[in-house]
Amino acid sequence: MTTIRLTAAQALVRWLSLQQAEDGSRFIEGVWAIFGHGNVAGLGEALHAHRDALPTWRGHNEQTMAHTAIAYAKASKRRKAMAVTTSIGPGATNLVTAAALAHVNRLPVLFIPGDVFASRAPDPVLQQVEDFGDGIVSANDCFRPVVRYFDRISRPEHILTALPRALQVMTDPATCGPVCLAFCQDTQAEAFDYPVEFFQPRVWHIRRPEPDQRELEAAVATLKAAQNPLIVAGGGVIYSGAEATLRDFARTHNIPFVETQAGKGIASWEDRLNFGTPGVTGSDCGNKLAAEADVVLAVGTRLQDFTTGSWTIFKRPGRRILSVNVQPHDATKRGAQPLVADARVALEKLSAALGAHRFADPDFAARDAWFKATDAVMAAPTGNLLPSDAQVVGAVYRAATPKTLVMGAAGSMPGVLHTLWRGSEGGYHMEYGFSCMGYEIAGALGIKMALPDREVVCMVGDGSYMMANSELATAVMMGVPFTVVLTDNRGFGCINRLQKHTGGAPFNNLLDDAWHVNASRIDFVAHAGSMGAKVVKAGGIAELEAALADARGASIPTVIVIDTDPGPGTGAGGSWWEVGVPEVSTRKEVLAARKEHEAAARAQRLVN
Ligand SMILES: Cc1ncc(C[n+]2csc(CCOP(=O)(O)OP(=O)(O)O)c2C)c(N)n1
Ligand SMILES: [Mg+2]
Repeated sequence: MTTIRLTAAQALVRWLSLQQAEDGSRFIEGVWAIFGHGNVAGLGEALHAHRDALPTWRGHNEQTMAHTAIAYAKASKRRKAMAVTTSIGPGATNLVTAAALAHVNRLPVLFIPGDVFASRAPDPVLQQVEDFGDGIVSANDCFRPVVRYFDRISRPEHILTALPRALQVMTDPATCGPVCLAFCQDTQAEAFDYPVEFFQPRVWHIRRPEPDQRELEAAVATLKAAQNPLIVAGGGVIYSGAEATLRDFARTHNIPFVETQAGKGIASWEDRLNFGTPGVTGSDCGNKLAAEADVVLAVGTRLQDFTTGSWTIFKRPGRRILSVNVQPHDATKRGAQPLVADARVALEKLSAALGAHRFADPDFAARDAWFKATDAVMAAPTGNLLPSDAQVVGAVYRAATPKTLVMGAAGSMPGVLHTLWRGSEGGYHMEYGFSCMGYEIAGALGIKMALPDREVVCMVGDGSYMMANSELATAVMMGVPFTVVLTDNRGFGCINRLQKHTGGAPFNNLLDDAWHVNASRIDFVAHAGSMGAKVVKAGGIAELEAALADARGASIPTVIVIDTDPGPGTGAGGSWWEVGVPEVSTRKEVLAARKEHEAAARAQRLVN
């Protein structure tokens, strides 16, 4: 056997650089790194040596570097991913939130935090947490519940088994998610005679599981017996590459569809069978179909509470949920009838079995009425009133081109955009599995790296911007342009509205309602400018539209700051959403909200 003597870190980097996506490009496009104790000497040396084969980029915060990597994977439909390496201790635990985000959203990312010495010779080392009762626990054990594969590399030969397992998990459509390879600092630097054949280039194909025959026959029977089916299309459709298949399926059989947060953008808003969105941030026409559907054909969706209106929107007695999903956990949720398979394969087989069967026309008049109503909601305000979030979204829509891709994660924008955004195919990217504040700017960077031809518009509130913004400076350094629309309503607007809606007093959300000695005076224009971005303050909706057009073609990020009104919600659509309203309170508003809550909860269908 021919061998090559390398350190474990050198072998890991060399192996990663040779793994290919289906299109022949690197599967791991590059490595985000913040060096420190536990990775600079070992992995840092290896990354430098291989910098032409596998690029390394430096971010400003481990969590947001990981957000960039995750957004890149999502925008690449899980066909490609990135790695993130950190020091031990705080660098590693800074990644844990991002790991949870990737876990919830089923997105691949490779975490390589440094770990304590396998030898234990210098213990306790800087940043070692020390467990009194467990000798093998390190800070990296925090990753265990939020990654799909965890391993600790404490001998150089461990990577021979750990790396293929890591890539297997990241490229398996059913188990896809984050992987953590905690890499002991001394092991990184240890040499080993690796078999040369370990470093053969390898292409990682994404599997397309076929349905089980019995499940398929049962699914066909359910669909054939349906009167008013509705398709709920989720992110799994996109990860399967089944967007066109779903649109054709809907057209061939005349079945309307709605798109979840992860599924939005499967079809253009102009597709006649696209009835918008379901649930809490649903369109009126979509929720009307949901209420009437006798068969809900859920394709590639986790059926999370926003999608189902906390299980209240699928109202019809006796209705069934037929769940097409590559992951059995999702396919069998809430007593759904499962069809475990790849979305594209399943839709093709269902279509073949349905033949020329067409269902009755959905209520196209309700769809037309919805777009008419939301035109008004998105129109510019008259007079000097501060714009609402919906009016800001209207401006972005009017200034958009077919290349525009809007993105976001937390605050008011995910709801407003899900309900109102009218986009092109592939023009929407929302991190709404974890809805993590601080994903936005870092995410926009990752999307633009994956999709350089798209015009990426990042919608971020002042709260989210304040939580994490420093990768803006990274995007400036890397020359990756996108447009940030920063809506400044002076605080946590959506949570303030939720607080009031549940009977609470306005408290601790808007900056003026939070304990203070001095009124907050954040200057967002100066802040973003100080990181090197182009900055514009838009005095209103017309100026916003002009600034959006001006930003097009820039070579660095542009931040457009606009003052908005924290008061209004979306102004259209929606359904009930369950939140824990107190049973006992001294506030009569809370008791009234509790009563409403109990009445609404009676409509929940918790078992099928
Ligand atoms: C990391 C994180 N912390 C807390 C929350 C809960 N949360 C959701 S939205 C929000 C406020 C967002 O404020 P802002 O970004 O200004 O959006 P706005 O609703 O004001 O437009 C909070 C605190 C969260 N989603 N993520
Ligand atoms: Mg805000």
